[in-house]
Order: sequence, then C-alpha cells, then structure tokens
Amino acid sequence: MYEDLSGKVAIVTGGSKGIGKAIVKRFVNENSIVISLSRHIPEDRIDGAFYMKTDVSKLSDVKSAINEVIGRYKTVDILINNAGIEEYSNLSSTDENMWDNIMNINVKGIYNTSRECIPLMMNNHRGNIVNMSSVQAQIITKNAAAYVTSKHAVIGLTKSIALDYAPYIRCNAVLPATIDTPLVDKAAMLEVGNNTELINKKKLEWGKEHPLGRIGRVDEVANAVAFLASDESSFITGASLFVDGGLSIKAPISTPEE
Ligand code: BMA
Repeated sequence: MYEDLSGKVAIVTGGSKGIGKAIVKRFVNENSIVISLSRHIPEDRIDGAFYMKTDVSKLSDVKSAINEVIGRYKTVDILINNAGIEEYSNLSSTDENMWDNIMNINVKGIYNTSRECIPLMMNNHRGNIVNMSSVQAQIITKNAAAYVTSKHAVIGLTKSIALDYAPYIRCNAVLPATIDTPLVDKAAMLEVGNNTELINKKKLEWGKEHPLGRIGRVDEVANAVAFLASDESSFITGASLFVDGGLSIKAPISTPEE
C-alpha cells in the first residue's frame, strides 16, 4: 500500500480488461478515486470504481470525459495511459486503416488525455502520468510493425512529457513482456486456433522464454504502475520500467555449459 495514493483522483484508460482492470483494482484498493475510461463498459466492474464510455483516440470523447471528471472530482492527480491494441502484420500488409487504428489508440490516445490533464496538473503544481509501453520498445517480435512503432513512440512521448513539465509532473513508462491478458490470449489463438488447451500450452511455452520461466500476471504490472504513481518513486521521471521477467536482457544465443 502507498498511503499517498489514498484520496487521489486517478484516471485509467483501457480499464475494462487485462492490465487496465488490474490497475483499476489496485488503485481502488489504495483508496484512490478511480475513473476507468474505455470504449466498452465491462459487465464485471470493480466495486468502487467509476466507468465512463470513452474512445481515447477521439479528442471530443476525451474532452467530455475529462471535463466530467473535473466537474465531479475537481481535479486529476494521476493519469494512467494504459489503453492499447495489437494487430499482427508486417509493414506491407498493414493497411492504412490498421496503421491509423493502432497509432490512434496507442499513441494519439496518450496525446489526447495528457493534453487535457496537463494544464490542470501544472496549475496544481502536481501530477503523475504513467504510460503503458511494452518490452517491444526494446526487443521486438516479427509481424507487429505498427504496434512496435507505437510502443517505441510511447517512450519518446513519455520522455518529452517528463522533461517539458518537470518538476511538477512526473511521467514514466512501464514495459511489460508477455502478460496473461486477453491480448495475449488473442495472439496465442491466432497461432494455435480457438482451443483453450492449446492456448494455455502456447502461453506456457512463451513463459519458458522469459528468464523467470513464466508469463507475467496483470497484478504484477499494476504493482509497478502503483509504485511509479506513488511518492515512493519521487526521484524517478522519464524512466522505462521493464516488467518483463528478464526477457529484455536475454540474448537468444547458447554458450558452453560450465
Ligand atoms: C507485448 C505483446 C505481447 C508479447 C509481449 C512480448 O507487448 O506484444 O503479445 O507477448 O509483448 O513480446
């Protein structure tokens, strides 16, 4: 628990499922006032959180959601830009629509929400932004050209926000590897078909590629987000925090056994 998170107004984008849902839960447990923005309001909502139907890629949607939050709760202390999508395609087979969709949600979404919240945070002389990037901002998989580009862009935007609005706003990025989410289930399904047993086998296989021997859990990513949003990380800004079970440090080359 981080005591300073108690009573803070925290917006979480993409809070309806996967990592976002775990972040919503974590901040509710920290006694923050949590507002989840997502395109679909989930049926299984976290008790104590507020949900607003918002497409982060649409500036008008974002403006009206954040105005409503400010109207109701007077301020925004913490912004967690978590909403993101992934499609599998190399550059040649990425059509314009797919490219725009991925960039608009994964990158422009952060521009939209941050642009609405930053003036208020600057006015308060206090604010915290955490952006969801990916280990794919460092090491990449094949056939994810637009997604990989978007996650690299998130790092640049994170650094720009950190530098431009210091010392009042801190902004950091979280870089997860394979995490047990619907996004990763979908990736597995595209490889092995719609078969739960095979999907689980694939996820175990992927897990073995990570030095810690397994894929990550959503709460493990939420832990990192809570740390970065809290005063415990008070001298950290513009940073990239890997939550990747060591995946990014591993070269896929064997060496002689000792
Ligand atoms: C994430 C997603 C996952 C992938 C992981 C590790 O950003 O791309 O589908 O398993 O990176 O490469």
